[in-house]
Amino acid sequence: MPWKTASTQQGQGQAARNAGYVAAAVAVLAVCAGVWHKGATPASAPGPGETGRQTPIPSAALAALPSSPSEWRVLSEFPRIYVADGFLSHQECDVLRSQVAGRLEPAKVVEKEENKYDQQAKVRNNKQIWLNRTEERDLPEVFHILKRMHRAALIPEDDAEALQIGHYSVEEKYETHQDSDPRSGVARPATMIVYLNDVEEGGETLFPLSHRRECNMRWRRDAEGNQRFGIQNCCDREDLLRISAKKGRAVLFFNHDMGGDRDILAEHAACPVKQGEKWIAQRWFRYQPYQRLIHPLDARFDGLPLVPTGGSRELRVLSQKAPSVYLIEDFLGEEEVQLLLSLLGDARERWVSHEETRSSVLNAVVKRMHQAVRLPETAASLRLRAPGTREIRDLSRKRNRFDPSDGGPPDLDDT
Ligand SMILES: O=C(O)CCC(=O)C(=O)O
Repeated sequence: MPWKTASTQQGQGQAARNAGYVAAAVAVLAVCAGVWHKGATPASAPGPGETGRQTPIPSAALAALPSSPSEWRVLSEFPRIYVADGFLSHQECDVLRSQVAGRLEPAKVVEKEENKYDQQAKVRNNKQIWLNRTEERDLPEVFHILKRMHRAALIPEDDAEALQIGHYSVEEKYETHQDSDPRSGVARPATMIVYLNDVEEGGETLFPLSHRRECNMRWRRDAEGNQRFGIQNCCDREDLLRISAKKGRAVLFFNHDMGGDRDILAEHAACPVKQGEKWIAQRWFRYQPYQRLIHPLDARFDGLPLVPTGGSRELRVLSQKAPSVYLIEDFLGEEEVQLLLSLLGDARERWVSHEETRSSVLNAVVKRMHQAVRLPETAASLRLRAPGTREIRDLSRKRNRFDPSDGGPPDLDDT
């Protein structure tokens, strides 16, 4: 088994037990990915001539990679919203922008209204372009950015629409909307937005959450008697969840809940740019292969061969689908392993109580597990078991972690 390689320098008995815990961490990832991809079809086989193909990586592209794996911060659990600074290096952001220079077109929305053009401009007036299949597959920088995006979202590489690059000038915006609309055949379980530049003022991504009605597309009079339309009523509100655009920062959010239903709380908007301009790269993930684009496995990025990762806890993809299996080496530190072993004692298995998980070490372990699989902390209990069994149980208790009265929104402005 691959994780045994990592244990060879430890004492035999201890190594076997530790390996069990590392395995347990792997099992968590596999189980959750299984839930997530309920109903997904197996990945199609690589096409002729594609097996084993590896896109060469020029040294410039390697130098452009962020120096350390990004830390994902949880902004909200219901809906699930995560942010990671430095997800793309500045050089990668510049590559994406220059790739579409001169090709941007007015962005479109799905509309039912009579006067499509006016309605369109009222909802969204920025520009965008989709990368084509050749660009996605053959440009090494793009290919590896996409790999990183899918790994972060725990979604197989073929299950997405083409990468979209968007641009907003001053006053351009996108009113509140949902990215997913399964009733129209557009089911997008998750979205990732990466900001490709720093915006001087405005241009935040806004999640009104329970304040959606106050931000919807209507004219309203503000305290000074000025008429304001839609998100203009919300974009300056400090009590709402707004993520400011910072070069390389990524926002990952899930448009469907864990049962697969569309999550209306994932409604969001792009606030008008007040000064400067705004560039984004956006990936709309799907439940199934979408673009007839087959992403070949690449040993340097797909988890094989296993090499020590120097404690970086990078996620490796062992199998993308049916089942999805991910591996993180050194998921637990030595102190954490010892603590879990001492809790297990001589028992074959036992549940860790809620009180016990309040201890700082266990709390950190549990938090890390949930962040690794992008699931709310309330969605599972921790079960310790002698090596080799899965340990996650869905309790489906709902709680929104983002509570502005609890100290206000997280500080996401540039530091
Ligand atoms: O630009 C943003 O911050 C959000 C973009 C967005 O929501 C979209 O294009 O669907």
